[in-house]
Amino acid sequence: MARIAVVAGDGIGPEVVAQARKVLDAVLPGVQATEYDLGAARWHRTGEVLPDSVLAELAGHDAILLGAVGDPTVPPGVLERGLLLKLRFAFDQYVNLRPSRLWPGVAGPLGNVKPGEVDLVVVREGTEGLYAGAGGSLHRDTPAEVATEESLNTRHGVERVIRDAFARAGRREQRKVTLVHKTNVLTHAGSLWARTFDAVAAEHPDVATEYQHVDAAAMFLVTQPQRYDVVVTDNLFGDILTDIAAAVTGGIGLAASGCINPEGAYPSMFEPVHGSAPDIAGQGVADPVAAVLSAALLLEQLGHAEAAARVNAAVAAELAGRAPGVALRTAEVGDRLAAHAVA
Ligand code: GGG
Repeated sequence: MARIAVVAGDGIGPEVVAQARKVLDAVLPGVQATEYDLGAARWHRTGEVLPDSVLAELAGHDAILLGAVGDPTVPPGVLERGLLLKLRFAFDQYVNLRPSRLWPGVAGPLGNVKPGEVDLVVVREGTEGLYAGAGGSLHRDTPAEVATEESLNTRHGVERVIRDAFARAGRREQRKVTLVHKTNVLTHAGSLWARTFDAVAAEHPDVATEYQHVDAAAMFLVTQPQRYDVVVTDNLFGDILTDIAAAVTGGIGLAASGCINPEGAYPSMFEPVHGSAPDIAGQGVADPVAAVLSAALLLEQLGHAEAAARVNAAVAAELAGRAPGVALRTAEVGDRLAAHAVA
């Protein structure tokens, strides 16, 4: 039976993860879930973020379900780098998979796309780029202060994520991969990404390809989101573009993700794209759909395709039945999704 580590985290994380667990328990009875107390509360209590002993325990699970990380009472970066990115890096989760689709009953903000027309997946590189932590500062808090953040791009890291994107495209109907970068300005990393992309593309003559600069992709994701199938891009561009993709497909409350180690050497981690939303935490009004869809990605990754399909069908029914303007209650949505998934 699947062994899942649950890191609910901060803000709305515990509220939405509780609903994802309801749905997981409903479709996969007997799933073993172990909760880990990580996040702002632990840091305040103990000064610890992610001790090595806990990291070693997490490594023994089949997957991790994560809620949200970040709290205004903790200095920026302590939790984001020390917990979220540490997990992604320690478990070599180099594929940050972020699907976006326009579900039936959900309106795009511009009225320019219909349900069914948008079904894209961003394959965001998850362990390198500007998130690698290379950089530093000098003369802090003086007029001469200097700060650098360097983008780390290795041939190994770039090639493996591009290969994953082509493999995913080969299993999809449209079979198209768009590389997004900024090769005309970021010429060092851009050249590595473009040459690697072309080399991998040559091995996949059945997959159509295109290249876009990130600024153009940001615009077209809003105006013509239906033109995308699989998008492969670096860590920072992927983080930003997937918030745009979420906005045009019903909002960040519906956006799921998987931080995947495709080889299975380490557990993959599944988390809603949204953060901890401290402004609404504890009110029971957060939309749990992103967390529930992340649980569906977890089920798929662990080979429970039928259970994942039931969760996706429950979400489709929930979203199709949502009346505009009616305030949702987090736990009620979770109850409905769990009931529908086993009906
Ligand atoms: N649900 C995950 C979460 O809390 N994300 C907040 C965050 O800082 N995300 C940055 C990233 O995904 O790279």
